[in-house]
Amino acid sequence: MNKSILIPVFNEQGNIGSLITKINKKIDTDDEIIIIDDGSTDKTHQEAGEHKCKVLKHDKNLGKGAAMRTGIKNAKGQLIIFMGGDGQDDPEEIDLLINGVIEGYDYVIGSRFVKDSNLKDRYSNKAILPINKIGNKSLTFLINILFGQSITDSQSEFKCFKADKLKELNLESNRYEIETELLIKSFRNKLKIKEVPVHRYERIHGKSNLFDVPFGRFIFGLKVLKTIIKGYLFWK
Ligand SMILES: Nc1nc2c(ncn2[C@@H]2O[C@H](COP(=O)(O)OP(=O)(O)OP(=O)(O)O)[C@@H](O)[C@H]2O)c(=O)[nH]1
Ligand SMILES: [Mg+2]
Repeated sequence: MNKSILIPVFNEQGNIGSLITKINKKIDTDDEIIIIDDGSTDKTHQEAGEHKCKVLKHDKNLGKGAAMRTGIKNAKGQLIIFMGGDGQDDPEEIDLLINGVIEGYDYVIGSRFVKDSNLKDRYSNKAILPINKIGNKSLTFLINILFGQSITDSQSEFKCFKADKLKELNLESNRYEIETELLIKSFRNKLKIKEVPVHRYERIHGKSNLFDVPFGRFIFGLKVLKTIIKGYLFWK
């Protein structure tokens, strides 16, 4: 199965080039890496363009969800893999996600929290801030209760889909709440979902976009709550 690796980015100068180099070592010639540069104001676009990949561009910042949707429209692979452009996900673990699809799953989530023997070593407090962890666990708990599921990481951005299943979901989110929309619509469409344990590393350059906006994390939480309620009431 050929793959499209989609990486939505906003101001990832210093991170994106080395990430593309690492991914290219892992993939085959008929696979593609698509970088969706979402109106970056630094040299992200030039840096990505110096490496083997396709670079798409939004002229202004539309949000991570909008960038993921642009990527999906342009992806040619039978598998679609999403990962962060900040170097926090490990390209070496792409195969773990793909193995889940080979086993027969439609949607494989790289979970930072699913238990395995070395759970404590998979991330540090700097890689996942305690405030993010508490927020994620609370939202994940609510999602599990409402939709009768047992997911451990509802906000993971590192994941793999069968492309045809993903393209049926009719996504609409523009920002980070897209991860929640993906999950809820996958439940509604009865996709076969599996979580596999992954590591999470610290960002090396730049800072999380959630820090840049005043009350960024709070607004993010509210948007996810709105998505959960909408999904519960209207997405059947
Ligand atoms: N296209 C696009 N990508 C974005 C936007 N904001 C963030 N991203 C990308 O999404 C990925 C993760 O962004 P971060 O802001 O680090 O968020 P996070 O890793 O989920 O959360 P932290 O744990 O706080 O770092 C990176 O590749 C970012 O460049 C945006 O507005 N548009
Ligand atoms: Mg990050």
